[in-house]
Order: sequence, then structure tokens, then C-alpha cells
Amino acid sequence: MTTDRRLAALSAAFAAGDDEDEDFTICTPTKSCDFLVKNDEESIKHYIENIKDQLAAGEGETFIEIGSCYDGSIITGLSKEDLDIAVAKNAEILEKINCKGYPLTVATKSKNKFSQVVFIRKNIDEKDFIEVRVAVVGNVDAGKSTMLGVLTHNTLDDGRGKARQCLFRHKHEFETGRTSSVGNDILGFGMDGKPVNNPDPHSGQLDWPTVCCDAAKVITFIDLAGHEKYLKTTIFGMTGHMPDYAMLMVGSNAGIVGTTREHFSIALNLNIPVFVVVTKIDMCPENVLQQTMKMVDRLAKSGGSNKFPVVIKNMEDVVHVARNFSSGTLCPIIQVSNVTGFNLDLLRSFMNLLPLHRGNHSDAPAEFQIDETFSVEGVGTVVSGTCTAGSITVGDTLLIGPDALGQFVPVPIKSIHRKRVPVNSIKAGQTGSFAVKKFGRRDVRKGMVLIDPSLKPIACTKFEADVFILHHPTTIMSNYQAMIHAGPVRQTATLVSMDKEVLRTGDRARVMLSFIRHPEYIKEGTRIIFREGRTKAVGIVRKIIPVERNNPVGSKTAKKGAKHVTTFFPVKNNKMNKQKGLHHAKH
Ligand SMILES: Nc1nc2c(ncn2[C@@H]2O[C@H](COP(=O)(O)OP(=O)(O)OP(=O)(O)O)[C@@H](O)[C@H]2O)c(=O)[nH]1
Ligand SMILES: [Mg+2]
Repeated sequence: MTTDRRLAALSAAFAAGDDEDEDFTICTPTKSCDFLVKNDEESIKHYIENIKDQLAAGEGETFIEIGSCYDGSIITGLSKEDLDIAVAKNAEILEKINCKGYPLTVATKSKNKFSQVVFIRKNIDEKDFIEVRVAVVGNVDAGKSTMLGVLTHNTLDDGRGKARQCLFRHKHEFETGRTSSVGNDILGFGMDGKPVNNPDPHSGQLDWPTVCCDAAKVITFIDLAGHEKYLKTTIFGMTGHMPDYAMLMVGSNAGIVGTTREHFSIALNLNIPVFVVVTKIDMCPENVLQQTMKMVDRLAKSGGSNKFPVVIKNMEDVVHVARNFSSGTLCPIIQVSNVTGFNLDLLRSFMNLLPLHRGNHSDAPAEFQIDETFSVEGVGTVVSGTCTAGSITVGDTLLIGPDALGQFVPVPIKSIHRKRVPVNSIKAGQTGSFAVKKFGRRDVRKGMVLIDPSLKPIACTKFEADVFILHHPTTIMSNYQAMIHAGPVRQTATLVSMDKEVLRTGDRARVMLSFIRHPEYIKEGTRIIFREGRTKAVGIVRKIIPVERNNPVGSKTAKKGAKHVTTFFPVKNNKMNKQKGLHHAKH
């Protein structure tokens, strides 16, 4: 029990009356920093509670600093000898609570007083792993696909596009070297924090199930396109694939050009913390590199972002930024070369330590957002996406929808794949894919949800939102149409009304939007991007107007609808990715 909870329990007991002769012993631990050296039991008890709380918040990972008091609020440090004793005692404690600690950097606190940062990772069973999603953005040719090929396939680039071959999905991507779709690859770290990716030496293929089996933590990279003409797909990657972080790549020789600024601002508006990787430093003259670094610095501090840029140069910097990144105030920057491998070890260490603070509720009813649909030979229709709340287990029956009438229909979950590995369940924060046999390939689309029936989902065509116009060449009036991105939902909507006559760049307004094709499932509080040509706006959904024809599932109309389910979802542009087998499915 934490001190606060103890005090609350105590005051509640006093409030209940004086006549009960309860025997309370409250031991408030001291805040001394040598409790591990002295083996102070009371402090150690609180220390363990503290670690457990932090592990729960960090989804199985946290940092502590030895040489601090039990809750880390005071750090005076210890002598070298005492620090050794404390580190050994700490390892003993961690083993008892089924965790592993990695001593990282030692800091000097005062004369002859030192502290040591330890990264703690909870032991998890072989099939499980912590999952972090990183969207890779930046201008065309910045080296995004190359960087991922290098990181995930344990190789170096030749400066002429060798490493990016591992990432491409389409023929024209091989031909042009330009990413046009949302690509995926994974980098696994073992319990010891070392990368576990080991591609086949002959074919160069990476076996995802092996990586996931060997890994305690898996970074999923979402490789996005830098070219302006694929911006719609890139925005979808950032909204629909639920990245925890964005890695903004900047070619050192090119600087902040093309879509760089735009990608940065989209990530900021979606509240995705950004770190910047400056590539190609092997071929960049020093004065140009310095110029680029100045531009990156300015970008990080610019406009509404107000981030504090920190250039990562050594392991101390890595530990410092990883510990403080989730606070949202830092913008880490690292210079690398995919050709010489310069600083790639620091980047890998940073990835291994990347913290998670999603605040997911695994015990809430299940919600799953579909971001891709496949047709798999021998399996049928497969949907993949992210579990955003609760957990989903084989045997559950969920609702899938909304269809063209705004209805949700039951679907039994017969099997689940996580990173191409069959699993029994997935929980909030994890990606996965399901076979939805009874649905045809045209019945499902990106932006639909799988949801627990107890949530009684309601679809909407119209909704109110607060928007901020980032850019528009002239004025926006009622009836204006633009593409709305809200999570994996992507559909054109009409601006039906607004609380101002016209909207110009820099204006804020409450607007009513109406999807033009079919109802969607979106929630109040969801961040949206509103885009058409060079017009860009960001906003937050404030009020959902439920669809009128949202008949409850199981009602006569709903059943009728379910029967004709194949005629639902007349969705154009739903390009199915024909896959040869389920193991090729993205998630
Ligand atoms: N010399 C050198 N060349 C690099 C480095 N990183 C990438 N390149 C080269 O830069 C070119 C562009 O790299 P890509 O990985 O295709 O760039 P991208 O950012 O994915 O581009 P889009 O997908 O079109 O947005 C390729 O020819 C790479 O070989 C680097 O660190 N040094
Ligand atoms: Mg690319």
C-alpha cells in the first residue's frame, strides 16, 4: 500500500468513530537514499510497491535510479562502495519480483557521491512481448525505407538504394525506389536489450514469428511515403495505425524541405511525440550539416510545438531522453549514416528504451479499430488493426460495423494472429488480425470497428467538431468538402454549418460535418485532420449525432440488413491486398 492510501485508510478509520479500538501501525518510510545498503525493510517494501506501480503504467518497463530514496523523489547518491552494494541488493529484489534490471549510466551527484540508472523490464512469457509503434515520416529521399531496412535487416546501405529493397511491397516501388503504401517491419529486442533480428543469410527474409518469440519488446515501424502525392496515405498511417511515436527523418544534405514541416505538424497535432533522425551525414559537408541542425532546432522550437531539442551524442543522452521523452517536452535529435553505421548503436539503444505510457485500460470492454483488410487464399477475409481497449480472446463474439446503414453485426472470433503468430488473445495497445469468414471482401473496410456488444455502439453521419484552420488559400464557406481523417476513418465530409460566416487561415470554429458516403463509428474527443488540396485543418470531435437508421442488432431490420450484408459497404477505393497466406498478413 502506498503512503497516501495508508493515510486515507487511517483517516477513514478515525472518521468511523473513536469507540473501535483498532490497532494501527503506520510506518512511514524514511526518505534516506541508502535504504538498499542498510537493508531497510520498510523502505524496501515501499520501493517494491513503487516499482510495481511504475511497471503497470509503463506496460512492463520502467527506470529507477539507485542512490535515490524509495520513491525517487530525493537523489543524493552513494559512495562507489555503497553503490555497488545497492546495485547488488537491487538485482536481488528484482529477481524476487520476476523482473530483470539493466544498469545503465552512472551519474556524479556530488563529490564522491554517485547514482546509477537502472532500466527494469518485467519477465514475460515466451509468446508475449511489449509492442511499440513508430511511424517513420519525412520528405522524399530522406532515407526512411533505407533506415528501416538497415535497422531491421542488420545490414548497411550502399547509398544507392540497396537496404530499402527489404521494405517494398509493390512492383512500382522497386522500380522507382519511392514508397507509396504503408509498409511495416519489426525490430525485436531480447530481455537483455540486444536486437534479436536475424534475417536468413541467403534470402535476406526476416521471420517475424522467430523475432517475436525471441523478443521481449518489438518495435513496429510504419514506413510512410515522403512524396506529397501520397500524403493521404501518409496521414492515414499516422492516424489509423495508432503510432506511439513518430520518427521524422531529415536528409542532412537537403535540410527541412518538401513535406518535412507538414509531417512534423501533423504528428504534433495528433499529439504523437516526435524524434528527429538526421541521415546521410557520411555525404554531407560540415557547414551544410550545421545549417540543417540549426533548421531542425528551429523546427522543434517553432510555433505551437515549443519542444526542447536535445541532440543525442552518447549513451548518457540516450538514457536522459528515454527517461524524459514521454513528458512531451523533449525533441530528441540524432545524426546517423545508413552507409557507415554511424550512431546506429545509439539509435538502437534509444529504441530499446523507448517508454510506453498509453494509459490503456485492459479491463474495459473490447474495442478494435480496423486499419487494413485482406483476402487470404484458403482463409477468406482477414481484418487487421489495433486493439484500443480491453482484450479479445478466441471464442469471443464481437460486433463489426458500421455498415452502410450504420448497423453493427455479430462476428465470432475464431482465430487471432499477432505479428503473423497465432495467439489466444490480444489486449489494448496491441495489433492483431482476425479471419472474419462469413464476410465477403467487400463487406469490410478500413475504419470499421470490432467492438464488445455491451458498448452498444452507435454510428454517425454527422458530428460537431472544433476545428483550427492551419491553411486555406481563400475562405471556407458552408458546403465545403474535404477529406476527414479520424483514427482509421477516412472519408470525405461536407461542412454543413459553422458558428462563423467564413473561415480563413488561423481561424477556430465549431462546425457541423457530414460524411458523404456512409456512417462511421467515431468517438467524442477523437482528434481529426481535415484536408483538401492545400487546405489543412485540425480539430477534435465534440458531439456525435447518431444515425437515424441505427436499428439495434437483432431487430427485424438489422437481421434483414445482416442477410444482405454482401450488398452493404459499397465502398470504392477499398483496394484489397491479395495475400498468399495468412502469415503474410501485415499484423
Ligand atoms: N550516403 C547515404 N545514402 C543514404 C543514406 N540513407 C539513405 N540513403 C540513400 O538515399 C536514397 C533514398 O532513400 P530511401 O530510403 O528510398 O528514402 P525514403 O525516405 O524512403 O523516400 P520515399 O519513400 O520516397 O519517401 C537511397 O538511394 C539510399 O541508398 C545514408 O545515410 N547515406
Ligand atoms: Mg521510402
